[in-house]
Amino acid sequence: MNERQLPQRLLLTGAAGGLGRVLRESLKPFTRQLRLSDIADLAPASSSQEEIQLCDLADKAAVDALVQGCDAIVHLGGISVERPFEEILEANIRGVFNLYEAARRHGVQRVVFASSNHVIGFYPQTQRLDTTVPHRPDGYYGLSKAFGEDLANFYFDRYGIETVSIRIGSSFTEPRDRRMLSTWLSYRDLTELVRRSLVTPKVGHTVVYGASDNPAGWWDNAGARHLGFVPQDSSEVFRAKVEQQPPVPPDAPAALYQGGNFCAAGPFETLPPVSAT
Ligand code: NAI
Ligand code: 15L
Repeated sequence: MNERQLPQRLLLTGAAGGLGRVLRESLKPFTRQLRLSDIADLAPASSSQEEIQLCDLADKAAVDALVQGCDAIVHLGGISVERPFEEILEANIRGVFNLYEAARRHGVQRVVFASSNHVIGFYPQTQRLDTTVPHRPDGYYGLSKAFGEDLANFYFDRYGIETVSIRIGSSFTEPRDRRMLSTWLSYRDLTELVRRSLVTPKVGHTVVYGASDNPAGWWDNAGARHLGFVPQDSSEVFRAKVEQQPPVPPDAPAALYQGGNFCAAGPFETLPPVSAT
């Protein structure tokens, strides 16, 4: 399969996070320089291949400086769980806008966006989804990822910046509960999906589900076949262990919806209580 040139300087945002720490190591063979960024402290550069640049994604000038000199971006940074809208607005919505504006200004041609299954979280677990179904976000977090996907689409149509939006399922060392038997993405498969997203010659704006080869999976990636991503791992090897957990009641969000418990988060009160009068 044809591959475009590897990035000369790859920016990894969210590098202090769970997946950031994984990709910090596993993406090293696929770039000359790796610029690592987060709002939180990062371990010092381990070699001259690494550059550390702390940055709040909500700070437009800082993000502009962060992106300068990079030719591709893997964007993991932001809030990764359901939180009050005001927090999501800054880190995820303003953050992804700042990132694409900086990409436009500095001529970055390729972005890999860590989207989430929570973009489609309110679909029932009984429905198989392809990559074209309308969004059905399950909270402010899912809405921010839907915004990120639409922003990626706009920056391709308007400015030709290509993005792969990976709707990551559940990427941990192993599935943590029954739902994750359907949504799990191994770190090895995550790395290969990110690599394919960087080197596939033409992606426009491609949406792909980030899941391993789970027989219990809900997602159809036929629309992203051009990425050539073939998952190697499967959640089935963990099934017996996961099924030792107490069963989930059939009417619980974790058993009904693809987004699981995220569908029951909130509301978040950020104003004083409404008075009784
Ligand atoms: P994480 O929460 O461990 O890492 C996110 C990182 O972003 C953190 O290190 C945090 O300090 C940083 N961050 C937060 N606000 C920031 C800001 N204003 N400026 C700069 N950095 C900021 O999350 P994880 O699990 O590593 O996920 C990485 C990405 O993948 C996230 O965007 C998440 O939404 C997405 N994702 C992850 C899934 C998973 O299963 N791990 C599933 C679906 C999506
Ligand atoms: C996500 O989007 C979260 O970032 C991650 O922490 C998991 O909760 C995952 O989805 C999931 O749905 O399991």
